[in-house]
Amino acid sequence: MNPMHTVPTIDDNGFYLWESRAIMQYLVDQYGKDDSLSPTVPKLAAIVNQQLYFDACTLNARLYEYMLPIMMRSAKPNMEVHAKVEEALGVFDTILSKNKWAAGDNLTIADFALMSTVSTLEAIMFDIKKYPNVENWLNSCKRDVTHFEETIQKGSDWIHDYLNEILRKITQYHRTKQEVILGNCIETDTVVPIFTKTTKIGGKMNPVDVYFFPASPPSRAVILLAKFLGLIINAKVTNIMAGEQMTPEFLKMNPMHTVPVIDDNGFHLFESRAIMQYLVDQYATDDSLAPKEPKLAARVNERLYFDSGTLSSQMQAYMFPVFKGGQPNNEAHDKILNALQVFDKMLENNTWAAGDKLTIADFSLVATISTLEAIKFDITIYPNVHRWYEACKKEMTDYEESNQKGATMLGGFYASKLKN
Ligand SMILES: N[C@@H](CCC(=O)N[C@@H](CS)C(=O)NCC(=O)O)C(=O)O
Repeated sequence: MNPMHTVPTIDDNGFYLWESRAIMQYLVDQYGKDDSLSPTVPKLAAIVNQQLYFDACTLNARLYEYMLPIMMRSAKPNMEVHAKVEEALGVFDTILSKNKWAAGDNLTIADFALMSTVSTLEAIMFDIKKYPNVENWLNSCKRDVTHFEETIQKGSDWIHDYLNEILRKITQYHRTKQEVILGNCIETDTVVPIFTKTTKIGGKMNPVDVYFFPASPPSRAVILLAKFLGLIINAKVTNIMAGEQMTPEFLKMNPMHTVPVIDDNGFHLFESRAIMQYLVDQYATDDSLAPKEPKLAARVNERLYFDSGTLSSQMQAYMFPVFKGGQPNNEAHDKILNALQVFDKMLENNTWAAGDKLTIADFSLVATISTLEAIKFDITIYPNVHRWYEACKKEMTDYEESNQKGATMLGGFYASKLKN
């Protein structure tokens, strides 16, 4: 049913699906009485997706990074990761300063994903009171969401007790200096932009501003897709190595200070996969790259979350220590090999990542796979991944310029930082 062997997984009369956020989307699409929990209007859907990916890639990812080593290995709490969780809670507080719910005026599936994360953070003693908008929002969830107590709260309480028990057993628990980790990708100021500051790219739609950095995998996914769609975009290089993502103007568009970000005539959106879905919903001539039919959409989402939550997040965990002057993370190395095997299995009976058609999941995954190759993972030993990768290179418009150059740049930077 699920080669990633994770819960939750659903079996809807033989239709198997994993990845919690893809499952929620599917349940609403297939069984919801209307689309209010997962809107179909492109801009509303985009914000819901942005918040879902903010949870998957940042808030929940950091919660796991903090909590799992304690739970699995009785490790001491890592205060560096603790500070990263607090930074993400601060970003969520900013997001909620404009909205009652995570994605606007209405409760959506983004709230369900985030309430599970935040109530767990509360249960493991993060001080939610420091984030007044988050606190108000969590109280609304507790008050207004049916069965909150017996579903979300009970699970969080269980984690609270389990973790407390372990913490009691850890005798030497030192609080190290708290350090906010900024700048996820690279941290020097050598940069060789591939695009000029503003590049017009083919097509005849209204220009969308795309803030991106050529070496950044999620940026490359968005640029590749924009070219494939033939959109006119203003491609604006944002040099994250020189801190250009930390200016007040940029932070107004994206409090998470990451690239890519788009500005579509005042509509700001971050999270590459939410951006790709939006570009297709808003500007593509048909929905083949991001299908609307519930089961097809669910499979695309499952693959997107597999990339964001597993493959690319393990890749980050593997590379970032090197960017910060350390050694590659061995545990992440093994997890990447495992994820590559899972991806190979997924492609066994499929031409493309989510079936027999090219979709946004392929754009997301190819940015990751090409980066893995650039940092010397041997892709050729996974026959289905290898075949798929070659097909992506052929099928995707301007592949070399939009993706390969940036991947090679990142690979070169990584090699220069590796200690012999
Ligand atoms: N999940 C996000 C990840 C974005 C991300 O981490 N971008 C990195 C570059 S690869 C970045 O902008 N880092 C700069 C920073 O964190 O300040 C997405 O898919 O858009």
